[in-house]
Formats: sequence, structure tokens, C-alpha cells
Amino acid sequence: MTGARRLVDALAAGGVRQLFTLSGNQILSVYDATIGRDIQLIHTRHEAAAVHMADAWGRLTDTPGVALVTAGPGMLNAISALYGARMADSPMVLMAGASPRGQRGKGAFQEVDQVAVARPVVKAAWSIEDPARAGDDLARALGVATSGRPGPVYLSLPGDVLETDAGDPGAPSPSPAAPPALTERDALAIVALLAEAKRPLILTGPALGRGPRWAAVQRLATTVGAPALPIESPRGVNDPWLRGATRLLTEADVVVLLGKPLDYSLRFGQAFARGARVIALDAEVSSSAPGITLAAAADLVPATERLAAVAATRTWPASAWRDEVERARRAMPPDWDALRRQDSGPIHPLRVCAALAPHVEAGALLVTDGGEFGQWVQAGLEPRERIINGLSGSIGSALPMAIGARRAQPSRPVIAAMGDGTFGFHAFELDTALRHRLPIVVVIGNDARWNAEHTLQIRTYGAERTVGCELLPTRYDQLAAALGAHGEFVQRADELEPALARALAAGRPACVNVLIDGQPAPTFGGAGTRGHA
Ligand SMILES: Cc1ncc(C[n+]2csc(CCOP(=O)(O)OP(=O)(O)O)c2C)c(N)n1
Ligand SMILES: [Mg+2]
Repeated sequence: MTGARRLVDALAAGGVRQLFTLSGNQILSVYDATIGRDIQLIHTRHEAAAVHMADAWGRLTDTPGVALVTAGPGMLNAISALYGARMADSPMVLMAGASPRGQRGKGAFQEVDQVAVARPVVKAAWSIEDPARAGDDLARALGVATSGRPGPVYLSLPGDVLETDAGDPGAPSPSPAAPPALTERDALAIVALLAEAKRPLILTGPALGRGPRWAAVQRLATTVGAPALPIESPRGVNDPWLRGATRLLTEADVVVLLGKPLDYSLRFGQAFARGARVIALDAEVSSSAPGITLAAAADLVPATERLAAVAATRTWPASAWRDEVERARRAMPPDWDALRRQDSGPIHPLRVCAALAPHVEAGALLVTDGGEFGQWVQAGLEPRERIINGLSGSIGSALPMAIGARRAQPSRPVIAAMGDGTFGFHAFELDTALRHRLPIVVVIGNDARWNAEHTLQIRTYGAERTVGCELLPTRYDQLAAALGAHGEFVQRADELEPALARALAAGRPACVNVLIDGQPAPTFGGAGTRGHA
């Protein structure tokens, strides 16, 4: 049995039902091995898109999405997207073909040290060196991707390893060591600090902000009377979705960081009041990090559950603080009402939000990206569930992520909202969506510029020194239609609702191209960071 066959066996055994992929010489043996198996090849138009799709799959299902790309340039195309998955704690595996072992260092076709290139942006990276162990390596990669704080794993697949007949694999490798359990001493010390707090606050990293992990966080938060907020926006504590809660973060006296490094997004601690005590709990933490009162390394979900259980043995005084923060987070500024309803003149981004609201409140999944329009969509909507570009601060992922999401949840409407600049990164994935019958709806806020950068230029250099950030009011709807998708062009606010309804009912991928009035992103006056995406 070849390494490629062992790999595909292990994918099937691991429950992987599709590979988000872009073909190349070095991986055709894996394609061949999928014939007759329950593993579909979702063939994309760019390797980064394949990784974004696997990333969305990982975030939504909490099981690893798997991408497969070719060697050298193919693999290098995927790197930026891998960083996005890393910063979003997304469980996924990227596999890439690689030059044969015997030609290493000799200038093989498309030879580059792919493991070294991937290493800074993944949880783990290695090359499968023994065809007999290809399945075992893959199983280990799936395990590492989901364990502890989830994240992407990279595997190189040397061509000869894939094509060589493999013997007996021998004993399987031990599964990855789980992070340690929270010690009783740490649990008691953390709960004691929380009990002293008047305004405790829990902030989570992206993984703890999703699915079953978030439920564990909520149990702790409810018990101790602390508001809990996920920090997942590149704008950090200035995440427009936090709305008025941003202003209240500086009032917290004890802050618990769950799987959330004290990084740029928290202004390295400056986002909190001087004297606030910061507790950091993560799969790996350094106890000597500046600004941290107490650090504990522990497996996050069991540790959070243990904290909730220890806390439940005490009585916690009633406090209005938690509700106050949650109310401030939900409340939209009163002067937005008129903008949401305005049917005359240029279309404000909030008017687009008003048209999207019934759909995302009814359960459509919202995928949003960066840029100013992306911030408006995040600020102006309260969807049941959403995926955003994330702490990587990268733009361009929303369209392919919507495709990965639709594949994960085939009967759920998926709406991807993004700026016109952002749309250009992966517009051709509409073709992928069409071929694979994944009818996503793309809504473009078209202001004919890279408005986030245009706005920064005005703010930093002055209104007379804007340069280089113009685009055209392009008919992206016609581009979509040329690819076979459904296209809608919206120039007046009252056209929005019917256009969206037609797009959602089209039964094929759709693009709603909305000419909007480019506006600077909303701010809520916190002391946070201002990211650039
Ligand atoms: C991969 C990547 N390239 C560049 C940027 C910098 N960047 C952030 S927002 C933005 C402009 C986005 O323009 P558009 O999608 O049209 O949204 P708008 O701000 O106009 O609403 C740019 C260039 C980035 N964050 N990520
Ligand atoms: Mg724009």
C-alpha cells in the first residue's frame, strides 16, 4: 500500500469527508487514492482560498478542516491564510506535496524548505518521512490541531513518500500530550481573586469564544457575576461589535484572560486600569509575563469548568455590573435608527445592515471581513452566529470562508459581507461555489475605494494628502453573472430588500453589489487599540 493510500485511509478514519484543494503534480497520487472513497475534492482557484475554507470548517464544526495543495509556489500561496487560521485558533490541517527525499538540497523542482516556512504560523509542522507511517502522521496532525488551544498543523508530503509502497507501519505514535490539569492551588487562588473583585471581567481568545467552549465560559461568568467577552477582532478592544462595552473595560478590577494572550489587541495590558489584577490561563503561559498577577498553564475547557465548580461552592453577592456591560455591548447608538431607515440619498452601511438584519437574526450565518464596511456590518448586526476575519487582521477571507461554512452547514443560508477591495482577493471562488453547488450570498459594500486606508490617510496625514487608495465602481454583479452566479446591482436603498430576497432564493451563488456611501468605521471611544483591518 502506498503512502498516499495510507494517508487517505487515515483521512477517512478521521472522519474527513472533503479536501479543500488545488491540484499539482506532487499531490495527484492523493487525488487518485480518493477514488471510490467518501472523500470529495473541493477544487478551488487559489491555495489561500482552500485554507480559508478549511479554516471556516474548523471554526464551525470544531473538527479539523483539511486542505491539500501542491509544492513550492502552491504551498507558499497558502501561508497568509494559515496565519489567519492560527490567529483564530482554528483546528485545521494543511498538507502540501514536496520534492522527493532523495533530491533534497539538490535543487529539486519547486524545492523549498516548506516545514521551515510554515513553522511560525502553525501549532506544529513536520514532513512525513516514512510511507508506512503516513496514516499515523495524519492522525497525529488531526489530534494536535484540536488539542489544547486549537490551531493549524502543517504536513509536507514528499512525492516519493506518497508513491512508494509501504510496509507495516508498526505501533501508532502516542497521541499528543494534553496540557496539564489546573492545580487545586491555582483554582483556589483564582477564585479568591475573583471573590475580592467588584467588577470582574472575563476575556477569551477566539477558541474559547466559540461553541461548546463558550458554554463553559458562560457557566463560570454566570457563577461569579462577571461579563465575558470574546476578543477576536483585529481592532482588539475597539472591536465595533463590543460597542459601548469598550468604554467599560477600563473599570474592571480583576481581569481573567482565558486562552487570550496579553498582546496588541489588549494594548499589552494598557487597555485595563492601572492596578487592575490580570489572571492568565492558557494551554501554555509564562508565569513571569509583565502585567500578569497570576498565570496558570492548563487545559482550558476542563480548567474553566473546574473554576466554575470551585466558585459555585461560595456565595457571590448580587451585582449590576455584568448586566451593565452586556447592555452596553448590545445597545446601538440612538442616532443609528434614522441611518438604518434612510431610503433617500447615498446608501449608508447601516442601511445595508437593516436589510441584512432579518436574515441573520433568523439564523443565516454571517461571514464578515475587515475594512470600514466590515466594521459597520459587525457593529450594526447582532447575528445568532458569525465568523469574522479575526486577529490576523487580514482581508480577503470572507468569500472562501463562506464556501467552507456552507459545506459544513449545507442547509443554512450563508451571507458573506465585505468591501469592494476585499471582494477582489478571492472573487473567483464564486466559480468554486458554483461547481460544488454551494449557494452562498456575497454582499459587497462598494465605495470604489480601499476606504480603511483612505480614512487612515485622512486621519494621519490630512484630507489633502489622500493618495493611491481609489478603486472603480465596478459592476461586480456582472462579473459574478459572467461566472454563472446570480448578480444584483443596488444603487438605491429601497432596492436592497428585494435584491437580497432574490439572491437568497436564487438557488445558486449570488453577488449583491451595493453602491454605498463609504464611511469611516464607527468608534465607541474606548482606550483600546486601533488595528488596521
Ligand atoms: C491581506 C491584507 N492586505 C491588506 C490589508 C490592509 N487593509 C485593511 S482594510 C483595507 C481596505 C479594504 O477595502 P475594502 O474591502 O474596499 O473595504 P472598505 O474599507 O473600503 O470598506 C486594506 C487594504 C490587510 N488588512 N490585509
Ligand atoms: Mg471599499
